[in-house]
Parts: sequence; structure tokens; C-alpha cells
Amino acid sequence: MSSTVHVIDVESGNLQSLTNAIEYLGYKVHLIKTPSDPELANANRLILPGVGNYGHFVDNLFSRGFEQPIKSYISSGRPIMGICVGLQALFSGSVESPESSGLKLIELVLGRFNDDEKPVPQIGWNSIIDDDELFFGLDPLKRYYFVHSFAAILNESIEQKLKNQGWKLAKARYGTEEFIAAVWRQNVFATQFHPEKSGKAGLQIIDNFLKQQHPKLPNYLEEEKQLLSNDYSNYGLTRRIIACLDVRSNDQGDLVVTKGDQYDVREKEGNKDVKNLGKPVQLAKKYYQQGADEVTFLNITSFRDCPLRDAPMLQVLKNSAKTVFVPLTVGGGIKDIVDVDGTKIPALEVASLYFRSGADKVSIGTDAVYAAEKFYALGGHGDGTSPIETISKAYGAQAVVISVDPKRVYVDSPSDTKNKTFKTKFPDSKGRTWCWYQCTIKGGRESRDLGVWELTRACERLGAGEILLNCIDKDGSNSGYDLELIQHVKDAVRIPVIASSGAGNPEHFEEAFTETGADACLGAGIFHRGEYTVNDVKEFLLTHGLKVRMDNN
Ligand code: 1PR
Repeated sequence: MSSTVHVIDVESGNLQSLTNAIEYLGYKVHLIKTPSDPELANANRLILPGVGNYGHFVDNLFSRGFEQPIKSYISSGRPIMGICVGLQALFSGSVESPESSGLKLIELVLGRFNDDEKPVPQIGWNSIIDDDELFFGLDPLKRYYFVHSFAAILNESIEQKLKNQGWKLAKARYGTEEFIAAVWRQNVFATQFHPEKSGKAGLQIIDNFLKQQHPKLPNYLEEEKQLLSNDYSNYGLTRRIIACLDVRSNDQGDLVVTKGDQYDVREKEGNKDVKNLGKPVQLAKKYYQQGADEVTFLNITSFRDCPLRDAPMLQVLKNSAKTVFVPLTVGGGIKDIVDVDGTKIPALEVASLYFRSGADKVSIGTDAVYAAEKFYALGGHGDGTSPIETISKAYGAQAVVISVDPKRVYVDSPSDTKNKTFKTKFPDSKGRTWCWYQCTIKGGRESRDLGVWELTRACERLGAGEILLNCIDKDGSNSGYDLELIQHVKDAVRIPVIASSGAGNPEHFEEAFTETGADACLGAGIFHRGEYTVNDVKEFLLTHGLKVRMDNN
């Protein structure tokens, strides 16, 4: 059998990572960009990947003339695998895009997760519900990476109907809702999760599909079963641990990973060089191998650079995506820019470059503050032009992270500021207990009259999918996260919130998860200094009753 895998490419999202995953498994990849590509006739393993908005994806697929060729391919009995929106495209439609219709192989309209009870999108690592009839080696004790707001939500009658039509279902549960995590019938297999982003467990699923094999699951010890099984205490998701790499050029012009104290990244002594903690690609791989659930790169001096000339950062991403099979986020300089020759380049194009290089999400800092200020100036709505709106529309909310750099400000009374205040347990030196969190831009260099409450709510409305919540006061302090700040933002929005700044030991991660509703915890210095590995943190959480993803067996 040919060792080439064919992948349909309608320029939707991060195909680079899927290509890397398939190549890592020892196959060649041929991208099918038009239905007239003669290679389609030779294909014997076809993958239909998709991310982002349902309508955007299926309309694009259909307008490029792929509907009939895909249907003919399926009728020919050759194996096909849909991924994420590629799974959703098999259905008849989605409430996300009522005007658009899918391939109608499965007669069901996808619904939106209920966000009254849980954060939406679902972003993180969930498990498959144990069932005797699982397929392609799907393992209920492993975790797979999901990122979506819409899903094939199940009830008994829908499930029965699909089973009667010959579909085998692998179900997962998010909050109280059960949905299709994977389907299989004859030559058609599809996963809602991203196997190419699900670490070793995910690579195994792709390999099983490519080899068309359904291996037996490992014989787990009773003790392992207890540790690894899902307890659904966090809606079904494991506690996500993110390793963050602040990247910039040092005085010698090399791109290095650095780390500040309250955002100051220079050595305190000697020639006050930028601290050099290692090379970005090597560190990203190291943290992936240690079990990081995500890796985030922040280009911390991007406000000075033109990202399109910033080839080294794109190269960092490209090289990292070859060995890191968990989600990659990149931030810094995601904005409308003017290139050296005066050409205007919209933020959407800048983001697309990063997605094509292997990023799954982009994070927006400075420009998100400008967008939120405009949102309020317009009376509480956007005008469709901000990078948050344009990127979210094309790639989906889950691809847009807002990186916030706030500082605490004390006031005598709430009437002293237009921003949302709260009473803290930690008064300042003057005994004041009312405070708010002020947003800054350009890496903390400039403060704005906008609170983190106001910023995050505006960004959520504009289409952001996640908040990366730094804290300048806590950054590099090793003194633990600012739990009051995290709770303040959790109360403001329904999208997931990543706690950041201050982690110094595994207990800090535990308290952020148990004392606030943090959806993920990010650490930088703790890992760079080698005090703890990501795995140390996870083992600590596991033995303290918090479920985490362990991908080493
Ligand atoms: O404004 O869209 O160009 O994005 C710039 C990005 O760079 C923003 O995400 C901003 O947070 C980041 N940034 C800018 N300057 C700095 C700096 O440190 N001088 N770093 C900076 C932000 C915060 C976290 C850090 C955590 C955890 N660093 O990335 O990793 O605080 O650290 P810890 O665990 O060691 O305490 P734009």
C-alpha cells in the first residue's frame, strides 16, 4: 500500500501540525487543494481536517467543488477520516451557521454547548466514555484534546437512531452534556478532538486509522485505572498545565527564552544583559516531553518589530510544531501592521502566517486593549474591524486568546474610578481595601484607564475564546498566583481563563484550581529554573485528587 496520505486543504487552520504528525509517523503527505487534482483518484487514505466556523468551512469546501468528489470517494469504500470541523462537515448542519449545510452523511444538526453550567468553548483534555464497542484503539483512560463550542449533542433517541443506521459512537461528556467524540461506519471515521494535538495518545489514533487497525487496549492495573479515569469534577476536563516561553532577541541578536521579574527581563548585575534561559525550540520540546498540555510563545518585544520580517519567530514555530504534538499558542505583534515597503497588512493575515507555521491559537495583548476601548466608545459593540473580530470570524473563537497584563490599583472608594472594583483581603499600606486591576499595553510600559473586568468582557463579546491572565505584580515572584484577580475575571466572563504569573511550587497550581475556577494554569520561571518539571506538578496534582493528563504509558 502507498505510504502517501492525502489531506484535503481548503486553507482552514493549522494543517502544518497535521502534516507534521503524519510525517512523524513515517508517511508522506500530499495536500489536495482542488478537486481536479488527479492524485485524489490514487488516494487510499484521505483526511478531511477542519477548524473554525462551520459555515466558513463547509461553504469553502463546497464552493471549491469538493462535495461530489468527497461523496464519490466515500462511495468507493476507501477510508476517510474527518477531524474536528471535518467531523462536523459529515452532519447535515449546525446551529452555528443555519444557512449552510454539510455533507449530510449523518442526519443531525449540531448544537451549541450550554454555557450556563460551564465555560464554552470546551478547551482542553477530555476522555472517551468507556464502552465495549470502542474502535481504532480509543482508550477511555487516555485524554484527547478538544476545542469547540458546537457538537453533536446526544440524547437517547438520537443515539439509538444513529446506531440503527450502523454508526458506532465514541461518546464524551462535557458538564452534563454527552456528545460524539468520534464516529465510525465502514470506511468513514471521524473525531471531534484533534488527534494531531493530543500527544502520544492522539498520534496512536492517527496511526491506527492509517493502518486500519483496532488494537486491544493495554491491561491497566486497578490502581492505574483509579488514577487515570475521569471523575468529571471539572466538567470532564483535566487540569491543564501550560508552559510559557517569553521570547525576544538578546543584545547579541539571538532569539532567546527570557523571563522577567515584574516584566523586567534584564540581569540585575553586571552588564545587565537580557536573561538567556535557553533556545525556544529546544525548551518547547523539553516541556512537551515533560507532559505540558500546551506551549505558549510570547514574542515580548513585538511591538517594536514588524512580525512579517520576524522570520525567526515563524521559524521557531515551524520547528517546534515538528516535535510538539500539543497545542501551540503564539502572541506578540498580532495587529494590523505596515510592512517596511509601506504595504498595509491586516492582523488576519499576520495571524494566518502563524497558523500556517503551526500555531493553533494567537494571543493578542496591546491590540485587545485598543479594541475594548473602541467597543465602549461605540456604545458596547464592535465594528467588525478589530483583529479579535476578523481572526475569530475566520478561524473561530477558540483560536483567539487575549493576553492581559494588569496591575492592582487601590482606591479609597469605588466611586474613585469608572472601572469595576472589589474589596480585597489584602489592604495596601494605607489600609485601603477597594481595588481594581488596570490594563497595560506594550508589555506593561503604558497604563490605560480600563479595568481587566471591562477588558475581558468586551473581548468576549468581540469573539475571543480564552483569556491568558498575567499579573505584573506577581510575575516572576514565585509567591503564588493572584487568586483574587483570577476569581474577579472568572466572574466577568464565561470563556476559559488561564491563570498566569507567580507559580513557584506545585501547591500554587493546586490552590489556583481549587480556590478559583481557573481553567488552566501557566508557569514560566518555575520550569525554566528547573525547580520542578511539568510532570512533577502533574504528579502532585494527581496525588491531591485533581485529574491531569498523563501521556507516558
Ligand atoms: O502586546 O499583543 O504585542 O503582545 C505582547 C505579549 O508579550 C503580551 O502577551 C505580554 O503579556 C507579553 N510581554 C510583554 N512584555 C513582557 C515582559 O515580560 N517584559 N511578558 C511580556 C509577559 C508574562 C508571562 C509570564 C508569566 C508567568 N510575561 O508570559 O510567562 O507571568 O511567569 P512566572 O511563572 O515566571 O511568574 P502584544
